[in-house]
Amino acid sequence: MTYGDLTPLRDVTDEEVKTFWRDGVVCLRAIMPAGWLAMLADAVEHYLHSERAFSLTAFGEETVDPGKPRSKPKGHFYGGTDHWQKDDICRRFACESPLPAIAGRLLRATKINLYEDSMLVKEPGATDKTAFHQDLSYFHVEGDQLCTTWIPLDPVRPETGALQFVKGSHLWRKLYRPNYFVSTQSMPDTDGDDAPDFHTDRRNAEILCFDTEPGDITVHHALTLHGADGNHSLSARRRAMSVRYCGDDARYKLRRGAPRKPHHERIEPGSILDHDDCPVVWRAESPS
Ligand SMILES: O=C(O)CCC(=O)C(=O)O
Repeated sequence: MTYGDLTPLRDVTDEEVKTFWRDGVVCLRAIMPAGWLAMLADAVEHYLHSERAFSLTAFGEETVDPGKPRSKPKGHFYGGTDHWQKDDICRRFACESPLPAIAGRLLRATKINLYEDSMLVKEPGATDKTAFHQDLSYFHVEGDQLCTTWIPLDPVRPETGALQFVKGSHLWRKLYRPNYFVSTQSMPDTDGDDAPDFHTDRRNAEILCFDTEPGDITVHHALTLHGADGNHSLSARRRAMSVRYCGDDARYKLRRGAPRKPHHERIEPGSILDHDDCPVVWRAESPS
């Protein structure tokens, strides 16, 4: 299968690097080549038609908030992690696409490790909100050079589930408890305060939200609080993939109560991430 042009469309600018560190998020316009988006679209359909497809909508209703009155969503929010370990296209997307170099440039890193990927599909009528959270609450890692790239495959607007970011919240240097993503309920036995719910109270915060087209991506810092509305369209899909990366200063740190992957049982807290399950996917070219 050939997917068309895979070459990077452009570099990240100095202004975009500054914006990332100032606001905790940056929207990079027209940066992902169509070939990589076509590959990702195939991987998404493959996942959605597989036995692995996991409905966060059903999970929320049945497991997290059973019995809580909810308006019945007409579509499902599908989500899963670590597709790169099971699907060759997802592995190529996370490891060989322009994303690792984009993360390296934004994080001002000399090397980049892949932390994980997440498929995040809000089908038409999937009215589940994504609860406000910080990615670092789920990462068994500490450091500052940590980011999530979010790659949409459809035009995305606030009413179809565009991400909403609390501007500058990465600078608060405060880590909240992880929640169940489709519920504001914090996970048990986790440390810190509950994440504030900016869906119900904006608290005078400045919320950044970007209308995006395929080819645009957003990249946010792992401490940036963010969430999203549901997809209220009954015809437009909101297919997206997040790929999460770490730079030089990242070290393993086990966080009590946060979901663990099998390799987390074997890691040494304080050690660098270079590991088959967290591979180095990019290194800066050394000056010749
Ligand atoms: O796609 C969504 O609704 C949420 C994405 C997100 O929170 C993330 O990838 O960190």
